[in-house]
Amino acid sequence: MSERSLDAASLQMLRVAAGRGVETVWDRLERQQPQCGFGDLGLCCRHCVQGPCRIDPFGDGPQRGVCGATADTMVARGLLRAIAAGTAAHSGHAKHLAHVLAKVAGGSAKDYAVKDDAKLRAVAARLGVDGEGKDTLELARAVSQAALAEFSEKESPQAWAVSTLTHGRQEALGRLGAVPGGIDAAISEVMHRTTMGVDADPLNLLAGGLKCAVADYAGCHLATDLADILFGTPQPVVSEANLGVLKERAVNVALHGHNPVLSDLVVTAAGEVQQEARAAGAEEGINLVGICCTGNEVLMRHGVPPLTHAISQELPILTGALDAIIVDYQCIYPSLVQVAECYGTRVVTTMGIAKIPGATHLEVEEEKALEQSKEILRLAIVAFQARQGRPVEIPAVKTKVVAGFSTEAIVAALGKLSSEDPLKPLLDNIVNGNIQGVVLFAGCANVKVPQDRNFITMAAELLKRDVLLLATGCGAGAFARHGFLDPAATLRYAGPGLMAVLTAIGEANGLSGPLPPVLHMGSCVDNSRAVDVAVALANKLGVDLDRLPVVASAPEYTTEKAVSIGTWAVAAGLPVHLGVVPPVLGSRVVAETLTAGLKELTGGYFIVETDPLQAAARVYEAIQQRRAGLGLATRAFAEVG
Ligand code: NFS
Ligand code: SF4
Repeated sequence: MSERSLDAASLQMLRVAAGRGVETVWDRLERQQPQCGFGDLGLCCRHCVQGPCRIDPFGDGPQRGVCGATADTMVARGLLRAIAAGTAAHSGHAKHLAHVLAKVAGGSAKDYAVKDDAKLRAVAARLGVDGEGKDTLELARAVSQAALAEFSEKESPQAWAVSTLTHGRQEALGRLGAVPGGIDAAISEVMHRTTMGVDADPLNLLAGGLKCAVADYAGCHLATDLADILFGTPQPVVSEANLGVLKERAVNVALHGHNPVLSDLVVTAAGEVQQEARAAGAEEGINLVGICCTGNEVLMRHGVPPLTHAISQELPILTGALDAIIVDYQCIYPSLVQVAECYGTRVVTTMGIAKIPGATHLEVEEEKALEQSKEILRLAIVAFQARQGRPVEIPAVKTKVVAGFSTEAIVAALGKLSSEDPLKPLLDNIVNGNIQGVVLFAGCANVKVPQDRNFITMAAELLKRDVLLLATGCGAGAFARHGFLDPAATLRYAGPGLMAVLTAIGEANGLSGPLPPVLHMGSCVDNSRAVDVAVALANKLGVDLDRLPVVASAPEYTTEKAVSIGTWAVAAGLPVHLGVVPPVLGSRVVAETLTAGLKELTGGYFIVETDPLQAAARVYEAIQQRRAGLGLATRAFAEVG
């Protein structure tokens, strides 16, 4: 089992699954072996019905598809379609929020409100939307219109992309033709140019991929901004993580998926039906817990405990104590329904575009979302009553979590050290080497990697070398479940320079100790928050992003969304580590462009390294190269053992 996960609670539930013959994602991976070697290399194409076609990587068999497409063309096209799919997912989520904001402005979504007027005004000002004399709802209408206008083709460059980047980056992307005119337009262009008989030039295709990835960045940023406007900008919050947060005597309800549109209202609804739960015999009322990025959204804003993440999403059901899983969309395994059937857990789907056979579908409409949220919670109460008398096994595993580090929260915390110039302490400590650099850990868990291994190994190596860590998505979840979001972990893992800085900030903010060594910035769309921090640092230093000692890493990534994010991070000028090999090795041109050639164009590049120790060394090395480029003192990886 230990080759499957490093998480004690997951391992305990995997033993339960094995004992009861319940199939999990790990079993299904085994049953898929051997997986297709052509697919692994990106050497297959199904873009028309003269195919499917594949290229022989050894050079003996066919070197062209039926239409004449080469390995380079196929690999590049496949990559582009992944970027487009990821962009569609993030921007579908963003568009959903834009519609809700428009409904709030129009008065038809009474259960929602603008919770953060200051953020609304800040976003409006950044976009050049005139807020003068406008009340909150008028301005909300204007911002929602500006947001919806981001999706289709426009003459002007995308406001959310350009207004949030450095001038140098705007120019660099402009020179590459990588500033999209609209998010949907960029996705549709990729689908066009990758269909049969359009773009066959791998380099031209990759340029198109960068443009679509920048559209994805815009969608992510838009999603973060609108979620903050509607639900509040996160502030530091204390919670707990892992399966030990389930309570036998509570109605346990997991919120899973990605969007706060429903989950945030379920938090409100839970407050209102607590009494009903108690009356039904649940002494501890309703216990909301989170899975994946919806979990991150409600952790960041309400302290809802993160239960588990991505590949272990089936396991909480095996405790026998989970009464319902409410899902919206993305990263939800259809297999949840099969596992749930054995235990009586209600799986409730809520979005018209994301149904699962066997689940209860209750389509949520924003006009009556609060009432519907209560209705769903009542289904969970019924499930709770039905499980009385059946045994539960809740692993006694949980960790303390401090999360909620939005850009605004980080700036406010730094402001306690230097109110005039909040970024100064961070910059000074990077310059003097107390902080060697910053790594953003992002992305998923992948069942091909022992769960959490790459995150934990890399983080420990980087922290002791004084690298400040930020985290989002399921990566942040891995850190949560292993105690890296607990300030106590700073004492255990941080090198002396980093420890001094985190302690100074913590104490200036009235904590009796340091900040945690990994700052949880939110869900995957909230990678945009990390960009905001990097842009602020770059502007203060007077350099572009491609010179900062900042690296991104997705050491266990899985999804197409992660591919889009990785690509926009490279477009933004960052080195980006991937701990799982992407399906591009069938084309030397594509692989070399991604890992080296792009450096000349954007300053960013991919580092592909599956061994976490080697990966930590290479990420650290990339930081040191950037330090050297800025004329800052450098340190070798081997200097700290
Ligand atoms: Ni990000 Fe979040 Fe997790 Fe990966 Fe899925 S939940 S949006 S895609 S698996 S980190
Ligand atoms: Fe084959 Fe070309 Fe059709 Fe792809 S587009 S399936 S390579 S014929």
